[in-house]
Amino acid sequence: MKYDYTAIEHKWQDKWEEAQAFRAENKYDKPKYYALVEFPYPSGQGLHVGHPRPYTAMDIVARKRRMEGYNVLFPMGWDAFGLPTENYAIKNHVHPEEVTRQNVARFKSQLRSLGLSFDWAREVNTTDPSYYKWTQWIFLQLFKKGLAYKTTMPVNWCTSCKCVLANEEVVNGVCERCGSPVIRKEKSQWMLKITEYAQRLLDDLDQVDYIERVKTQQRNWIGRSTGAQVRFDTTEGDVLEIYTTRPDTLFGATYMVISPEHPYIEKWAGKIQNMDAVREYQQQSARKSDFERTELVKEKTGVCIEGVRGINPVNNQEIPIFVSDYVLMSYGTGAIMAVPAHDTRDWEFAKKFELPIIEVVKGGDVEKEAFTDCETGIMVNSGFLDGLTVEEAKVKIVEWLEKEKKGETKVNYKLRDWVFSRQRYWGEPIPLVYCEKCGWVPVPEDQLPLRLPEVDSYEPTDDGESPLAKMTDWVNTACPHCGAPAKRETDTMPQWAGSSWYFLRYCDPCNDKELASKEALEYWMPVDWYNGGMEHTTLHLLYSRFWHKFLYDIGVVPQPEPYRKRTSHGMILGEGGEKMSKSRGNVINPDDIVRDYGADTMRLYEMFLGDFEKAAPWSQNAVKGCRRFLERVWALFDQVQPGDSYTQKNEGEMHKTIKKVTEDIENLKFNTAIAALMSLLNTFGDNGVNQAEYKTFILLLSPFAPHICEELNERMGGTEMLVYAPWPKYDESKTVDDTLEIGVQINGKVKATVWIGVQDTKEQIQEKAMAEPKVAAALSGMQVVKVIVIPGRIVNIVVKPA
Ligand code: ANZ
Ligand code: ZN
Repeated sequence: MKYDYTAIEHKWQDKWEEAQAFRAENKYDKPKYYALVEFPYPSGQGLHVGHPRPYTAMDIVARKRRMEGYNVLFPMGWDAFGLPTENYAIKNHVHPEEVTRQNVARFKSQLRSLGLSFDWAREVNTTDPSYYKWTQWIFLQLFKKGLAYKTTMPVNWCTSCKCVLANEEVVNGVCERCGSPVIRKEKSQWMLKITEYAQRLLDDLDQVDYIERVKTQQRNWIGRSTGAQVRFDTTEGDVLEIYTTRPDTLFGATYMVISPEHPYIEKWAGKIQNMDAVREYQQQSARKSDFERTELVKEKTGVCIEGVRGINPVNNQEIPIFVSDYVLMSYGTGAIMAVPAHDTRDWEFAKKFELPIIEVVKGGDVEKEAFTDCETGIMVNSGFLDGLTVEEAKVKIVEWLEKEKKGETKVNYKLRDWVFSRQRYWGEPIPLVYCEKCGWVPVPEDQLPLRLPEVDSYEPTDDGESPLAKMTDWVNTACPHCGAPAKRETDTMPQWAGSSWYFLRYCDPCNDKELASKEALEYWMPVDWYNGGMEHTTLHLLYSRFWHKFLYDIGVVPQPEPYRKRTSHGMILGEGGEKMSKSRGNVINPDDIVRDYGADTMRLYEMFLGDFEKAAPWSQNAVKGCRRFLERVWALFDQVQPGDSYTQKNEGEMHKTIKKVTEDIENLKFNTAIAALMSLLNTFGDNGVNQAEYKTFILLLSPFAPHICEELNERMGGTEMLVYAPWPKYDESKTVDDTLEIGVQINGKVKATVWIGVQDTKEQIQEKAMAEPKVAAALSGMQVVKVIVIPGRIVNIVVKPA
């Protein structure tokens, strides 16, 4: 019979759906398993071949868990707010809701065609008012606890999207989405205080099972450092506070630098003699991104402030103050003491502006171009610190600063608060009202969701306000507190909002009283295994941990961490190893592969194409190879012999393969699991195969290629679906070979190999080695001096002429 993959795949997709085979049960006494993949943004392009890689991997895990007897939650949904949809809506004059509906329908049918075992009864959509009601509710709880605040700050402004971007959305100085230049602009923004959770987000990484590179990236992003805050007097009387990780180098501070956004510039405006030059410089740096400003290779720029000088607290020396954009307002205090002898950027700056360089740690080679910061060494030119090690000096100087009330120890984090507003339409409305008398007042919770109003145009205004600002009917409202006329907030939430808690909603997706019931959360949470892209490590993954910790603090969720385990997949590249992109013309459409080769081949191939954790290029030839494998599996059906236990010939390899596939799936080694199945198939070709063996083979293959396996099982007379068939077991003792082949050397040269039993004694091994015909021939006429037997490895026979 022909392998009619299209008919087989449609048949089983329908059967699974009919039987609701993948429904997670609300049976809270069964052991549970929550497997999660990142829900996609339903873009207009449809599914990319990159999407099915993590989906199939976790589908394999989910299917295996069902076979192991777990109540499995493997859900899917849509992260559907966002700019591309909105931009498409603007261009084509359709409502973004309609665009979203179409895109979701397409994605869903594509996912269905791949035989992914999602529980569609729990589908969520972040743009659904019954969903964003709870996103808004969480925001209000953050607001009530003082973790949401509004502030004017320099923000990244995309000149083309006319929209504020988070730092993470600015890549190499341009907008991540549209590639246009990004400038800095002062704007009033809603912010979330993720920094308040910095230490806990760092500490609790020790409690979770994340792959190491994810933990490292989060640690670096949080960027904890310990140093000192030091107060420098100035000739103006104002105290200028700086942050340093090297207070030990204070005697080497020969000048100071403040950021172009530092408020003291305005404060001192009347005293600064070259204010025009300073203003000009401020404007120049406003046009640069943080990345451009701090890039090491860029030549340093700056302006010396004329009229105000700083005073080094350790020696009361007056030193110049510069404005330079290599100092960022958003880190520490926005001001530094510069120690050119021991800091690369300060050194480059001092060289350019011909400023004094004083070495204060011996070991730091000042004149060398290839300069390295020197963390070890002995203090010199440093008064009361002379002769101490760097570590000792750090302690002593901080004691001194504290005694003199000039400074104290300080822990700093690179992590910034989260810019939480966008001036766009297609996002969750921020449920706050501004009243002249009462200030910002929350929309009462019983009035949530606060729905997006119908508008005619989704274009942001030219001054960068949201299109909602033009909807005066919607904007003008009454203060929920005092009833006076008041205005709604017109900013909407960023795309990261809805994805910060969606995994909670899957636990209880239809609840309209709470975001999910206590019972459901107690049972399903935490997520047991979450796989997603490395690119989400510092944004989504950190944001959602933050929200989850907050919800834990206010008693909404029962555990402090949302994800027990986190893994990450590599990207799929084009045939040549380059990134797949429309412009390169190397994009593979998953629909074509499913049509021409079948979903099972597609799944198998995506799991076979290389180490799951690494990037791998697409290969159409290898797709064909996977297809041939499935055809051979199909054809072998006709050769299956009767038999309800493994034959002696195949038994060892059966147990070994079960063990290998079982373990490889847990370790993300899908490719080697498939290789083991391929080699078992070859063994069947050589040794023959009986029903028991073929059945086990199909069970092992079923998470990878579920449709063909269901069909073969049915043809074998199986009446139950494989979905809940028990996962094959192996006998550890039968996975070890009882014989093995070792080399036999004569005077160190390999002459032959012999088969020995693993239990053989040294004497038995020696006997077998000497009896081997080639060895025996070589030994004739020789006198054996010594025989060295290394069990399991080698036999060496030392001889001399008799
Ligand atoms: C003096 C010094 C001497 C420094 C030395 C370093 C080495 P990390 O470790 O990344 O936290 N710094 C402080 N605030 C800054 C800002 N807003 N923009 C740019 N640079 C800033 O970096 C802390 C160090 O970066 C601080 O310690 C300060 O330079 C600089 F041998 O102070 B240091
Ligand atoms: Zn009011």
